[in-house]
Amino acid sequence: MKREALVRVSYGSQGVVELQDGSQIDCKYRRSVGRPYCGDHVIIESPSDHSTVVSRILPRRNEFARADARQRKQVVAANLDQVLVIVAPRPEPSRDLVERYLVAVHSLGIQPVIVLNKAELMAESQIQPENPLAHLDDYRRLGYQVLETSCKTAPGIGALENVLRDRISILVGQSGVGKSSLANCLIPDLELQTGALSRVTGKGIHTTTTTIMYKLLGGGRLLDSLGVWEYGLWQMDQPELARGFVEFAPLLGHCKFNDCQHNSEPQCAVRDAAETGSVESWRYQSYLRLLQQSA
Ligand SMILES: Nc1nc2c(ncn2[C@@H]2O[C@H](COP(=O)(O)OP(=O)(O)O)[C@@H](O)[C@H]2O)c(=O)[nH]1
Ligand SMILES: [Mg+2]
Ligand SMILES: [Zn+2]
Repeated sequence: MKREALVRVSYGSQGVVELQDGSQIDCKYRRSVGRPYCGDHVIIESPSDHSTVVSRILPRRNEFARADARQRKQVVAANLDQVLVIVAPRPEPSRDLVERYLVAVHSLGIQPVIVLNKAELMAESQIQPENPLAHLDDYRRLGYQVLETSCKTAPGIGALENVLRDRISILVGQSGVGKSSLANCLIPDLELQTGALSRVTGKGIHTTTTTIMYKLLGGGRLLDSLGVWEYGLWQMDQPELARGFVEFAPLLGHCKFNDCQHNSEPQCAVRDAAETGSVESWRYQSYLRLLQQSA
């Protein structure tokens, strides 16, 4: 019998899948079929009473990757609806951190949401103009949803729960911004869910190295993948960079040169827009810095 299932954990040559009725089964992979990722929709078959195998991986909407030690893409999950970029007053984000994350999320064809965690610390924080937190209103004007959360006090996580409802999401951000704390607030039964998944496999799941899909109380799913993007992103090329700056979109194709890098070329529509102010100068400067680092 063939059944469709959702992959909640995947490692090596096996994983745990969830059936439509919510039950969970341990599944083996076959080399000919390939290795599913967390978030994959698959077809499973049970050739015997004791074993279930993945016989097909259904087409993916997207593949979410992190950089390996050599800055190459390494896929950790599939079929995400959104990526939440977590920032906080402490640790202070570096100047181009948010732009880097936004470009990477856009390159996956996924919508980024910006989350300012530890929001209660904003009042006592000195935000310098170079700090991305000085630009939260600019991000809102660019069309990004910007939420403020706190795991400690008001405003809490209510707004975040609404954004996560009925969608498959992942939290990214540098170490210390509160990703684990948020996950623990959002998933009160996190330990129970991890335990249940471990029991299905018959061995423990290494929560430190494996991507796990958790169920949210209010509906929706949250992927926990330790350290995703904490250690940097893969190398991005120039077209990928330019596409990640959403306000450049109407300008692309209007430069003198088709392969314009929007740097020092003559008659560049993007640079002109930055000079007249229709593109924020700080965003254009950020683009130029990322461009330099991508070379
Ligand atoms: N003041 C404050 N501290 C927080 C908040 N959220 C997390 N923290 C603290 O920030 C530190 C890092 O949190 P953690 O969840 O481990 O961050 P992660 O590295 O992104 O997973 C911990 O000491 C948390 O208690 C918050 O909303 N406000
Ligand atoms: Mg953590
Ligand atoms: Zn240009």
